[in-house]
Amino acid sequence: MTQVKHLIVGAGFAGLGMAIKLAEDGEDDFLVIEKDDDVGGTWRANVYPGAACDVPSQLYSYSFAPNPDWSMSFSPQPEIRAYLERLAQRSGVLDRFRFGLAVDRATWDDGRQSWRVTLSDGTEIIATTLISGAGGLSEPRLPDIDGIDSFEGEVFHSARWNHDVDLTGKRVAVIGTGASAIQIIPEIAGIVDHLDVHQRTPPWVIPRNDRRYTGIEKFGFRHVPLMQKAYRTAIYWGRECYVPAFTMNPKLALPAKMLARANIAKAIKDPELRRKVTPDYEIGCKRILISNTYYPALAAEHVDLVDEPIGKVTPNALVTADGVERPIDVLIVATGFHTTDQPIASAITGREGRTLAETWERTGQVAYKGTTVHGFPNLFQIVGPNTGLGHSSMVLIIESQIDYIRDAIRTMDAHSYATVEPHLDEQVRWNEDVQRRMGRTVWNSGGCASWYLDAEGRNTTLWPKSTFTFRRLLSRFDVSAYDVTAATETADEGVPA
Ligand code: N01
Repeated sequence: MTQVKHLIVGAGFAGLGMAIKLAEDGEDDFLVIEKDDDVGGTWRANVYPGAACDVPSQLYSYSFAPNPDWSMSFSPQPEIRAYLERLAQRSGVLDRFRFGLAVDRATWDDGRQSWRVTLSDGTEIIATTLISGAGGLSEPRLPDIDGIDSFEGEVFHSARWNHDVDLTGKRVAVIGTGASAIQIIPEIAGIVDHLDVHQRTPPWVIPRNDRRYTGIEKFGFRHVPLMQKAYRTAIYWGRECYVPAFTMNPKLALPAKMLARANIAKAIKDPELRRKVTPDYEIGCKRILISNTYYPALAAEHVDLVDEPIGKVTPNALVTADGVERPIDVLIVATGFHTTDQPIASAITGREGRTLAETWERTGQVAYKGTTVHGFPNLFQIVGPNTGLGHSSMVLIIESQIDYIRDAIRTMDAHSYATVEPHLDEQVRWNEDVQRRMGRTVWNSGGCASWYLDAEGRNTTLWPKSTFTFRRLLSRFDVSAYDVTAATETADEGVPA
């Protein structure tokens, strides 16, 4: 059995950032557990063709580690992954990372005032704090389609891309038209013999204003530090201007809607195809997608946009509800992720013997400040409930939470607190305020279903205010909102080294 002060789960933007900042604070008694074999998180897992960020590069990086080497204004996936790998190497924290290990279960041990964590190889770790950076979009959601297991061709999820499968000259079907699918479709359309795109709901897609940075810009980013800061600041405030359209009045998004309509009109001449791809819900209700190549790909002769519901899969075909059989060699499911029912919630058991998943059964996912949960002492979640964004970079949220957790740790150390746990009434108040705001948002009222909402229609994923408000609210650890217990002799007793 190993004992550490802090156990971090995940080595993506959240876990790596947390590790770097803990080390900076002089906290060296921590471990990071990562199920993959290197750092990167979602930017390591999503290696499908065309994977790239839809948030500008300058904002999609840590504020404390600007990258002068971005080649494009929106970064391709390999550059983001390389950025995280470089940073991990440079920061000297990698010796505290354990790769290829997942958390099987984590149980609060009241006697020890610690988390008892069992890893996938059977190792047990005792940790004072458990910091989850497991990611909100990491567990693929596979579609439950009649007969899918009988399919004799290759089938894989967008986030588990099988690079051994050569799509050249094949008949391929893609299920889904979300952010992943619209990046994949134009990339593979050029090499396949035939492509069926199975759409359940059309997305709103605006142009991708991407461009290569010039040599002068890159020189400036490297040698004139204020220049990159100015770019970042301008992009940041530009993005925050979208908040009212998402959270107060969807009509403010009319210009974006017009851009999306023009994007369709420019690429698609066939009126029937135009009709099929035009959404009937408010823009922003689902994530707004950006692409210049998606609609042209759909308009190609050998690509069919199928909006008839899927009926079943046979050993060599996909059959739609109208009985039409479409022979395929490869089936790609770009059907998203478990967002409101994440497996890690079933693996974490709190003070009262209930898992997070059980605790949230009635209420949906709730947390205090998206970070801590009543009944789960010393558990900190990065990208917890209601912290997602529809308009800007998740790295901003992640950094705010990292700073909040650092301050919590400093507070615990300064006052010799063994545990901190949010008061139930503070948590309830926080969530009532968040949910009150939700009623006016386009996500809840825009007339669509999305991964933002849980099975009961509650929005437990997104943050309904600006990122600077989130940052302000988490700017210091508000210990008065917490139940604390003092460290006792017994807390440390009997913990094997
Ligand atoms: O997943 P999604 P994603 N039968 O859930 C359809 C981030 N991201 O992987 O809309 C038929 O958005 C589903 O249909 P519908 C980003 O935050 C970022 O694409 O539910 N269809 C939908 O079309 C994004 O929002 C980048 O009716 C089924 C699609 O599958 C999030 O990840 C890039 C189905 C799922 O879309 C998730 O994106 C990529 C079924 N049974 C992703 N089940 C960046 O650029 C689902 N669908 C940063």
